[in-house]
Amino acid sequence: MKTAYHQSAILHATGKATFIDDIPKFPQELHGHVVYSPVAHGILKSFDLSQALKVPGVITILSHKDIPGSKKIGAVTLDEPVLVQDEISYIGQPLFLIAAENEQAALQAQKLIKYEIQELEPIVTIEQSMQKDWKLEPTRKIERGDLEKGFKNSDYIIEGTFRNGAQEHWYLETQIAIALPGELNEMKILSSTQNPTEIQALVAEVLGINFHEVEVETRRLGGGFGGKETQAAYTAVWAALLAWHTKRPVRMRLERKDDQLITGKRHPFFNKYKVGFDKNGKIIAADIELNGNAGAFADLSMAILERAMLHAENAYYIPNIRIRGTMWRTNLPPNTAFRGFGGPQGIANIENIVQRIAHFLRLDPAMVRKINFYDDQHNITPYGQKVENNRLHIIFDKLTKKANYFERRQKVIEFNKTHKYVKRGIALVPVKFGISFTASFLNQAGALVLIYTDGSVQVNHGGIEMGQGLYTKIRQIAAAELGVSYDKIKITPTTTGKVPNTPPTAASTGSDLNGMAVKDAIDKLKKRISTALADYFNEQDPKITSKPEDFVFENDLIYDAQHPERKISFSEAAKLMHLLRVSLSATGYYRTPGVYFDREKGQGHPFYYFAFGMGITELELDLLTGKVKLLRADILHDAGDSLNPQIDIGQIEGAYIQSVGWMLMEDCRYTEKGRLLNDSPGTYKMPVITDIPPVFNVELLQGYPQPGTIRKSKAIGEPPYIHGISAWLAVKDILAELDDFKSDPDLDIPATHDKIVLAVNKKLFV
Ligand code: MTE
Ligand code: QUE
Ligand code: MOS
Repeated sequence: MKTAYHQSAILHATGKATFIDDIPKFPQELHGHVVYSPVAHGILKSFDLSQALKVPGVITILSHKDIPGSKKIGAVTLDEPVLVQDEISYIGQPLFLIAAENEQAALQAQKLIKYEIQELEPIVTIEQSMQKDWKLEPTRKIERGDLEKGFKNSDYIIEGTFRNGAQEHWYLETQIAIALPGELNEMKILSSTQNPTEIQALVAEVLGINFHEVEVETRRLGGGFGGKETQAAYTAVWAALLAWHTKRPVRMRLERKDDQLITGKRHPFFNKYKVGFDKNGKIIAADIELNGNAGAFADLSMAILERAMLHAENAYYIPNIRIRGTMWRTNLPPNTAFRGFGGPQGIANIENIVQRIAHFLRLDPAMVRKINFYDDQHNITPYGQKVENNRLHIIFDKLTKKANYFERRQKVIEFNKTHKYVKRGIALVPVKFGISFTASFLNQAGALVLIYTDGSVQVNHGGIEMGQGLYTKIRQIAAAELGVSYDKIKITPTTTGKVPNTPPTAASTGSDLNGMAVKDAIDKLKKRISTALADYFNEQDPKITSKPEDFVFENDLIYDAQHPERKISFSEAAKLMHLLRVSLSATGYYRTPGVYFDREKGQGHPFYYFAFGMGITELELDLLTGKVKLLRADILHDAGDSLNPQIDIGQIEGAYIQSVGWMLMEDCRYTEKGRLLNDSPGTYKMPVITDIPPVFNVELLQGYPQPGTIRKSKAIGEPPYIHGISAWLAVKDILAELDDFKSDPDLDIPATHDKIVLAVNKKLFV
């Protein structure tokens, strides 16, 4: 298949790509504004909007009393009040909505809204929630083998706890929606969402109208990363409510500070573990307890916990294992999907454990990893799915050789012997990431393909372009399947009006699902066209018989492979089909075969396949300041037969550095009162261009097509996020070495400069 530049690359670079806020003001358009709670826990006792409503330019102010339909929204269960009625559950929870002619009027009105809140003690941390036994849902479990026997048969046992922090999505485009009221009940929403179907449903439910009266359209997102999977619904539902009451278009955009404060983040986890292993570092038993901070409402927390549990063993075969997982409620904004969807949390935990085992035994951590990898004999996961097409060993061999890992590790050891204050570390991390939504019903997709009589083609599918290159890949797929040039294909903005009942673009399944659905539609069209063409040619010259199945679509031509003189250009064929009255539009549909998961039993086949990869990071650490400098990263990643190698390498690079941010820099700090302290880029430290390692070798594994997927490709969006864990592991390596591996360094995620300095201090002076 021909590859292509990201179709919006030039538009992005020149600022010409249209994001929602680039759409010029609609006639009569109003400015939407949310007034949110300044306290994390309390009761809204009373409020008075009368003074605020008098501000010139203010058209309406809405409270919970003004919701015509459902007063609650939510992704899985409707548990979140659209606007606070009595109990307040987090800072940022919406209280009132203002529609005004302009922003100044809205801000002035906000100041004049009078309300009384009775403050209550908030629960902020997982530990506080545990003390109150404030579980979101009962603890879940996945287990296999016999733990007790496993520990008895182990040479050594170690125990510990491990934490990771939150992560802010920091998509460049903040949450935004425009609501456009139409005739009667019609409501059109332009939304920066990963899930237009969910927005459609929630808007309809909140307004008390039918789904068919709501259309949601999304051309592109200025980044989503999971943060617009469920939480794009807020601005959309608010804009819709204001538009409903004013009968005017309403634009609702969050300011950066509000976006950072109001919206949920990657879930912090607090994990406990006990692991038994033999003298070679082979793991015999592991008892793992994962605890996530869900925030105030369910959002996708249970699905995220499930994915964390299904990745709690990462690439390692552990014969006796118990994984228990609980999501704990707190008075923080509901935490939500973020690239990896719990997978990174589960994997970071086991990678910390394996690193500890290696340090304890004074072995090369990469080798301890290797001997625990799934292999041909040991290939069943704790949840009963067989690991097929395992690429771990081949990737390990290729990458360690290419990156010269073993020699460089020796050099690092030598370097550290001769340097007192500046140390180096190198670490490797494997990736085994399950592809499919673990909620099996979500693994389906639709498409609509229209051929016009000039031979140009419109393709609509349910997937969302958020920068990851989905539209480009779908366009390539459509061009290849129809055998026409790339320029003939136009991907139209995604809308619920063309493809209904779509899943979110998430779980890295965008191209797998929508690519297959588009192919299905194209297969139908090709069959129709071939049949009509065979009849047409056979009628013209009955001496030769063309069979529909012999027609080939390639190079903008359609021809009979048995009688190549019977050929017609694609555009002529389109015209001919119209004259012959053959329908030139078709819907397509796909559902992933064979996926299921029994939550009660903790067993099943939740993933269609696994994506594999391995990453190595070498870095330098200044012990006196805690400053980390990445020196080199080497990544070998399995994308099957890549649909677009440039885009896939870009995805790997981006995921790696985004993950390094979570590992080493990004630190969401909350007060005891549940307020996020660092709600701006000035106080929330993220990776920037100078943090990219100067030597950054990213390669795709060549020659391993994936059976049963669209053009033998593999999903790429989330799996490479795992590579960044190698940076954290390299820091941990350095710290462990400081006292010759006598104690486990006190290091959690994120390993920010301050935490590193404290850990160094503990190692050297306590
Ligand atoms: N890449 C860019 N540039 N922007 C994004 O928002 N989101 C990531 C990943 N890569 C994201 C991205 C996440 S969280 C997912 S699930 C996938 O893209 C979704 O797209 P896909 O299924 O088409 O890979
Ligand atoms: C990965 C994901 C998602 C997931 C499971 C994964 C995801 C998502 C859901 C989900 C689960 C239950 C629901 C629902 C959504 O599950 O993004 O509406 O009822 O939304 O393994 O990325
Ligand atoms: Mo991605 S976290 O599944 O949107």
